[in-house]
Amino acid sequence: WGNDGHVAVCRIAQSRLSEAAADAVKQLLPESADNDLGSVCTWADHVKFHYHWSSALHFIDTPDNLCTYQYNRDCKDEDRVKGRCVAGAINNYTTQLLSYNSASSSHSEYNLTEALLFLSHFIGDIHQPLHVGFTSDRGGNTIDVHWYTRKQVLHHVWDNNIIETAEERFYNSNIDGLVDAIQQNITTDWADLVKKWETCSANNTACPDVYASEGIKAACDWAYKGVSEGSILEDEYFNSRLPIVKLRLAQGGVRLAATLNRIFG
Ligand code: DCM
Ligand code: DCM
Ligand code: DCM
Ligand code: ZN
Ligand code: ZN
Repeated sequence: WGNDGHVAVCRIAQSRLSEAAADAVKQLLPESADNDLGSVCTWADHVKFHYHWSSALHFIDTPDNLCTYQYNRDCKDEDRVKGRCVAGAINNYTTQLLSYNSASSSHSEYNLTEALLFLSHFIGDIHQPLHVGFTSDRGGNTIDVHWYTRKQVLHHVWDNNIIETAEERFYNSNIDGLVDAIQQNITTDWADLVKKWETCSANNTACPDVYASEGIKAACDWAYKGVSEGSILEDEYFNSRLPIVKLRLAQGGVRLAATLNRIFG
């Protein structure tokens, strides 16, 4: 996601934290964040160049046209190093944050502030359908389209344009209204689904493989569907895909909160 997608996920998540998790997050956030998780949710994008190793941790490449995901097959880098994808990163930073409970945070061998900022960002990214996309088009980065009259790549349409167009048309060009609308859906239409989103298999603190499998399916069913090189994407695409974007942002926020609640429970 771009800035607003990440801010939405993190604001939804922070509003759903247990007391213990809210306290831990408050302790771990940098002073300058002023206890606002949303203000640091794009930090991981700003350090991609500085922490070069981290740039491969934002996505998963899956086999072209298969529309399935398998951790052992897909979660590795070009040198076939295992775990080097967004699902592996979520597991890794979840494990690091679990040490908050045993060691006092200042004595952990890890930088738990960075672990929290990475985990909050990556649980957002794994819910962007094209962050679990096909290998040869790099998750839609090599597919040129038009977003209305503007030249764009398909990946960027899903990171930014659908969200920005929704904000302009429906929410006074503002992220607050979009977040409020998603929060409304969470407490009404999606209330029964939310309990399922929050659950993770027994003994697991994080469940990234579930989210990644949903992601590639959504990529095939909604992001790639009907799109080819040079396609013009306008109202029909926008109106049918916006509900999917809202759903994935909601799931990302609910699951980030549920994961932090399990970690710091
Ligand atoms: N920030 C950012 N990009 C940067 C630097 C800062 O988005 N390159 C945002 C996120 C940071 C916040 O401003 O957490 C304040 O930064 P700091 O806490 O380092 O003062
Ligand atoms: N941060 C950190 N360790 C670093 C870099 C950043 O704990 N090596 C935390 C504190 C920063 C926040 O992330 O205020 C945002 O960083 P930045 O200003 O680089 O975006
Ligand atoms: N990306 C992706 N899959 C890839 C490569 C990149 O999902 N195989 C994402 C990461 C960024 C965006 O696409 O969000 C742009 O990547 P880059 O800056 O590497 O072009
Ligand atoms: Zn992206
Ligand atoms: Zn990212």
